[in-house]
Amino acid sequence: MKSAITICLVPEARRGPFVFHDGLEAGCRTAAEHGFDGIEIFPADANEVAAEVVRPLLDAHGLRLAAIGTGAGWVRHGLCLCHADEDVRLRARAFIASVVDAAGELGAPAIIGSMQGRTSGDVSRELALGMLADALGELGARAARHGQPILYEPLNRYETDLFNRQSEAASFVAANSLGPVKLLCDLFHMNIEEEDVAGALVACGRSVGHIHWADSNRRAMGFGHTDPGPVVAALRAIQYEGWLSAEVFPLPTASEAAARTMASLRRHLAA
Ligand code: LER
Ligand code: MN
Repeated sequence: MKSAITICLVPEARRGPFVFHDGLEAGCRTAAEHGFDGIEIFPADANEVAAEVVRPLLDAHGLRLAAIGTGAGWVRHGLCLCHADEDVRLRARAFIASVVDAAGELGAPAIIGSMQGRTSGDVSRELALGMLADALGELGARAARHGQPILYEPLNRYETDLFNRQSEAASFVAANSLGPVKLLCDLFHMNIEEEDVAGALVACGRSVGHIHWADSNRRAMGFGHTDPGPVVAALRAIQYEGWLSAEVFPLPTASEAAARTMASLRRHLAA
């Protein structure tokens, strides 16, 4: 398994669960200093993560790209995949598609988290899930052309009412034959929603495509009450070899969050 840490480039998400907020160059430098294998970027749009911008920084600091988030489409533009307005839905898909292409060029997948949206007065659950399946099918096929999966992230109940639990999302993906879609399992959301975090990971098996390595309170692992031992044992049991990426608040400071994350990974991956 490989270690990654988040870099947010969106000023509106300054208070969000991302460790570094001082630009790509500074984020890469600090990530490398702390010993991370890679970075995960939350950009304002695909232009910010063009290969000619990101590749030289990765190479200079000996890092790899773990994934790129698409949430700025929601945070900045109010776009989501099951919005009642078709024009908004199409713009949401176009936004994500551009990130899929930028990430794909860099050998990484894109993440669909808050861009999934939620049901509303005009959009029933049935309708919303149809829109989600259709979008994941199209965007997954696009990701597959780059040899990448697309990462679908179930969120906790305060952020979406589409899928809050991993196994329900895995069943939806299988029922709709969404082959290129893998699950992003965020341990913070799972701590809220799952009966048994490790058991849920085992149940999802090969569907697990990415991990957000966060403690129960969304601080760096070690600052809350999650026991990472059973989580790592579950990931080993399903032969997960992907990223453990710190999507956490920069508390008490970004540097301490990075150091605590790395300490937790070294301790539990070596065990
Ligand atoms: C995104 O990865 C996530 O976890 C959501 O809670 C959006 O912030
Ligand atoms: Mn997450």
